[in-house]
Amino acid sequence: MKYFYITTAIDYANGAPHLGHAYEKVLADVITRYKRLRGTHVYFLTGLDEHGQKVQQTAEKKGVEPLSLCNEMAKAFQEMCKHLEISNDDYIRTTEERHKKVVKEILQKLFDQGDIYKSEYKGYYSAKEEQFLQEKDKMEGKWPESYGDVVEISESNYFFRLSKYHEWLVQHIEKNNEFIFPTFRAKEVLEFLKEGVNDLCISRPKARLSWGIELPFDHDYVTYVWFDALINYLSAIGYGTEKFDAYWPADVHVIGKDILIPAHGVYWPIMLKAIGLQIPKKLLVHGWWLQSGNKMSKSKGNVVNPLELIDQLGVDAFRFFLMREMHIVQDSDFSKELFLIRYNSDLGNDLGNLVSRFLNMAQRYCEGKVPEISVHEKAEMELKYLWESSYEEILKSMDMYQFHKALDILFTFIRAINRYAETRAPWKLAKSTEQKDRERLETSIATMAEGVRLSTLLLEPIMPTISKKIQELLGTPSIQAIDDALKWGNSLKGNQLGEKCILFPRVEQESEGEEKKD
Ligand code: ME8
Ligand code: MG
Repeated sequence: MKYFYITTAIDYANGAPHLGHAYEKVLADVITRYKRLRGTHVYFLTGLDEHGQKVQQTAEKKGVEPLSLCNEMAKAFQEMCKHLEISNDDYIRTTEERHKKVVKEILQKLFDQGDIYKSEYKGYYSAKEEQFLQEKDKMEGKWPESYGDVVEISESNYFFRLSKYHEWLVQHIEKNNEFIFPTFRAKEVLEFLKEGVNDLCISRPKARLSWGIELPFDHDYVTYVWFDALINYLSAIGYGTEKFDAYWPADVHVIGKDILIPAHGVYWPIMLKAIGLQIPKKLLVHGWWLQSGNKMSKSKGNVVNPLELIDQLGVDAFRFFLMREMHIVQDSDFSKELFLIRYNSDLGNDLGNLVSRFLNMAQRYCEGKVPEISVHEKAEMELKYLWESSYEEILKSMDMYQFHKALDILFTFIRAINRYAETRAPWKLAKSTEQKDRERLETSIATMAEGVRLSTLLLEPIMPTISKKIQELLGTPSIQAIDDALKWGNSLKGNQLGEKCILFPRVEQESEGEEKKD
């Protein structure tokens, strides 16, 4: 059996986790949970990128050993994953022995086959991006701000023959239009490749940087951090052992747009080709969370702490907001106001109210039991048809990683259940003495139950805890695989329902006036 193998980027260990990191984990987790629901065996990896100049510098500034800084960061990032309910199967740290061993094995192999050679290096380096730069990376004669301090270096180093595989890579990208998603990013990589590529300097003299993995063939050098970091995708799944084939090639590498060129779009496929491994099936490239138009980043200091938002509004609401607001291929501006609006309207009014009203009515009129659907009038048929035309679209959107669209369609359906309740008005039907009205009343309760059940199924990957809670209130065990369960029916007939409850307590916008005291 081959797993569906999904990874995130491994985060730099030089600063606390922020919204961008949280988003990427949630995105990969939503894909994972969605695939699992559809019966796929998924293996989900995430982790921490611990070597390199940036981490060494941060540790020096703090006056601690690099490893103790990394240990502290590993705790913070893993804590965040726990709070976000990330269902990863493994967490790899690049300082682990299992990782270092594989990096050395691969370096030795490439060295032995002549793909790594020693030469003089003269050029520019950005520690902030852990990247070599060329004159052509300047904009109007200056280094773009995003590179931080750029220094010129001149030293003997080891190089990896990227240029040898340049033609192969161009063809691979041109032939496999599924490889980079969205496709306009593949065009950007091809554009970058037009000018050819230089061989990649993959070593650092220990005299300048000691915090890295030693080259197996020259103990005076450590490995360039990107060369080390990318290999996490192989070391975590036992490269060189029998179990490796059950995972590789990766099905999806989830990454941000800043690390496509050159790391994942150029270095990585070429490294794999040189090692003799298959190329991953997909690079899923997401946009950035911005704060008033700027990228949220540690170095800018404009970061949003995900844990604070979770504390305030709950993890499900937070995951919902991230998936509802980000259109994956674009950037998205973060605003607390927008979060609160979505929270109060979509979650509070549309979903929360529906569940609570419906449970209340079921208790009042049907002793908390789901009755039979015996009436099939226009109101019921319309809702059923809406579901049938919606869920295929929702699945298609999720297959295409368009979670904002899937949620848009799903919440249109949830609002339609609310409208159905208004149309049927069970509280009026309850006053009637006619048998037909009693049937309509019972049908309406059972229909709402069915609508809530179906919506909750598709919400599960995004809001796992609330979905489970609603399923419990409906008296159904949580579902392991959804394909059969998605059919409209009277599936909950006879179930004992829970008591009404408030799922998303209303939260008021903080008005500026409140904080000011005169
Ligand atoms: O790049 N919005 O680590 P990193 C959305 N260690 N995504 C964001 C973001 C934002 N504001 N800020 C960062 C590294 N990210 C390397 C990766 S992989 C072998 C090595 C995303 O901590 C970013 O795009 O700087 C990347 O995918 C991930 O968070 C880790 O970023
Ligand atoms: Mg970064």
